[in-house]
Amino acid sequence: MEKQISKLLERARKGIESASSLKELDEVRVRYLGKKGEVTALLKGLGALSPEERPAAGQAVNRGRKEIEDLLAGRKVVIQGLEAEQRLKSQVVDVSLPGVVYDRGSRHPVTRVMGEILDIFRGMGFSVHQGPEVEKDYYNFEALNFPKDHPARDMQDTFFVEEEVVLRTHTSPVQVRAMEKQDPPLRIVSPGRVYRHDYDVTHSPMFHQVEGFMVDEGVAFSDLKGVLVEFVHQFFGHEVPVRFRPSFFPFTEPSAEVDMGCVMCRGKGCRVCSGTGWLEILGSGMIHPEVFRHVGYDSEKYTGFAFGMGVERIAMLHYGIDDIRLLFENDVRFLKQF
Ligand code: 2NM
Repeated sequence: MEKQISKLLERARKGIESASSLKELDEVRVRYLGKKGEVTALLKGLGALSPEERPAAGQAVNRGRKEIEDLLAGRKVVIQGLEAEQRLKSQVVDVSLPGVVYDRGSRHPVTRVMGEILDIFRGMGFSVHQGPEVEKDYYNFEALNFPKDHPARDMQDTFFVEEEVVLRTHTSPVQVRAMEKQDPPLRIVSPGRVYRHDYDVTHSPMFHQVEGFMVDEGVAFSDLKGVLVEFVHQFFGHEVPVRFRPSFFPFTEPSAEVDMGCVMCRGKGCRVCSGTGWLEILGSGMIHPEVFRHVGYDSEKYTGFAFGMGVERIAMLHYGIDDIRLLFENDVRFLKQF
């Protein structure tokens, strides 16, 4: 029995010493101390011995078991140390490496300019309304006093979805819908995408507009002038000259184009302003009584002014961009500059 135990201990010592991972070490533990392990088998075998032999043999097996347990615990600490060292070696942090530079996104120039325009009108008491981009002919043209044979209704200029449904060519239909729902007084700006069959250096088939209007008793052309001059001054600077020039729109009478002194040459005359010293930036006018009739307003009681502008055009003038297509190519090297 003694001999058997010392041979077993010899093998166990070697097994424990050569185990190089916790997993291997546990396999050794199971082989000797597990339920079906060799030490366990020896303990079970004690019953076959005579009562005289049994105490000494039992003590010898238990000493053996104790020694294996101690060896296992000692080896476990060593292996854990080795494994921790391995882990640290594989996770070295090189503090001399350059940091990760995150590429920050930025707002699109059109979005930025749109936000600034809306902020200025919010500051003058206007609220922001939006509406559908696919619009009925009635809201896009009919209610805005476009005659049936008006050139803007032509397939050449308007994208048709169905016979009586178009991609809106301006955001005025949003304002018609607002007037249908609410009675005066009203002060609303409507930003959004609009669509026209047009494509060159200054025209894109999709572009953005901000239109606005104000309706109440006693609203006069002087209110239109005051609000729009204030807008141009807040956006482009208080020193910029502004002028109003007679124009025509089906939905306003009288109508006026708003010009500002050329931002490039400061009025001297250049390529951007075609030598005139002035840049056209807004359309405007007093809302036509026909528009009020369509929305059920009494044009004897109420008057109003309205205006509209192209956001891309304002952005191009503001940032000095000379080709509208640059705004839609989504070249990050271009967009990063704003
Ligand atoms: C413009 C120019 C002049 C305009 C008119 C209306 C409405 F719905 F009130 F009649 N909204 N926007 C208007 C007037 C738009 O854009 C160049």
